[in-house]
Amino acid sequence: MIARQIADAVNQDRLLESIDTLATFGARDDGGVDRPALGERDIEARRFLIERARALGCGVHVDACANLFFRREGDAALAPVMTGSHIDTQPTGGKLDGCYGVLAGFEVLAAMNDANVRTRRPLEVAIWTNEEGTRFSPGAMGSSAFVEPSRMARYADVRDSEGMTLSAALDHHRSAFPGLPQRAQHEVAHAFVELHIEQGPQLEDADVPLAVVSGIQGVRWYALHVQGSAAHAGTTPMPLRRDAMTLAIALRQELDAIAHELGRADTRVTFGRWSIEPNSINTIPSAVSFTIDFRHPEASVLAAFDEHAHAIVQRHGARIEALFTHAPVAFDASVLSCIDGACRALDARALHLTSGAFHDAMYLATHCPSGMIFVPSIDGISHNPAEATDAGHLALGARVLAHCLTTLCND
Ligand code: HGY
Ligand code: MN
Ligand code: MN
Repeated sequence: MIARQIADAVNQDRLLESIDTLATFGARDDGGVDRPALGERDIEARRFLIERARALGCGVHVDACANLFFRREGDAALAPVMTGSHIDTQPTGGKLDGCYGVLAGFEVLAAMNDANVRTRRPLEVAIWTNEEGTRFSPGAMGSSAFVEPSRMARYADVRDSEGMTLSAALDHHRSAFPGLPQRAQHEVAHAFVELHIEQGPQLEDADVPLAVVSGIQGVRWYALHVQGSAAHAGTTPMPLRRDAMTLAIALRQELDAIAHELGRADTRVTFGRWSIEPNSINTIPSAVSFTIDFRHPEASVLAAFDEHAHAIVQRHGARIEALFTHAPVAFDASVLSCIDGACRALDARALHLTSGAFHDAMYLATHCPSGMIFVPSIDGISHNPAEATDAGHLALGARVLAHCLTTLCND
């Protein structure tokens, strides 16, 4: 059967070599990767993948948010099956987050070529721009603009920490790849499947090599701004101070407490990015900004946290800015059943679990029937240079992806 034939044509060494080669674009000394979206390293990584896609006989297209699409034509003029993920990374990222899903998609294209097999439907491998959201906020920007192009209007003027706008970064991308044809915006995909590392401990703890991901928990990002008064660290008596950091820490404590009270064991709350002005050792902080990343599987808890956070911030006379929000997502039953079928066909055990991390698939789920596959993360570590997955698990995940995509391409 053709799906099994393509799964068996997946080449583990070729996949591992592509992961190591892509990781050289923005390689860190500690073995991690630092490749911000649309920066020079990302541009060069894209150039490498465009050349590799062309060598596989694929057409290459781009859209208004610099999402890239590598397309292997099918025999019939039908809606394509899509797979893919992101290649932008965290500042102290690893080699696999996002990249694995893109490169496993390339491996499926190569396996189809090796097996000299045609499919009914086209197969497209996508690179979604700025999934991490660390250079430009919000996260999953490219996939959100792909499914709803009107979002580009409010993304264009978003600035990175050096003041560059997204539209200037997109102009730079266009000048780096002049003449790339635009993908037809109206073309809706038949289905989307994203392969990703779990980035948590569940699969390793259960000693199971795969997960059929049933959905993604909801997420809320905020920026908080606290105002104090700059004054001399040596001469200003403690009772007279308006120390912005003292207030920010009190605010953080209250927000942390309410997050745990509302979310209980499923709470995931992170205060990850801080900035202090004037950030001088002997001046009392005049202003402190910090971010909140709150996640939970239940929409009601996300809404309750939002309400409490606004009330707490108001009571402290601070300011809160909502940066990003996405409701919990449930993936499509027919795609999940296709993934389950692929795991069974390859005699591989799989858990069903909800993703703690968000992924581009959360937006693709509003565009077409979508689903995800996970492989284990060693020690559950990700967003860290030590991020790693057993080579056999990486190859197994790619084989399940190949089986599932081939089945969908012949729907
Ligand atoms: O933050 C996330 O969940 C994703 O890894 N960008
Ligand atoms: Mn990711
Ligand atoms: Mn990530």
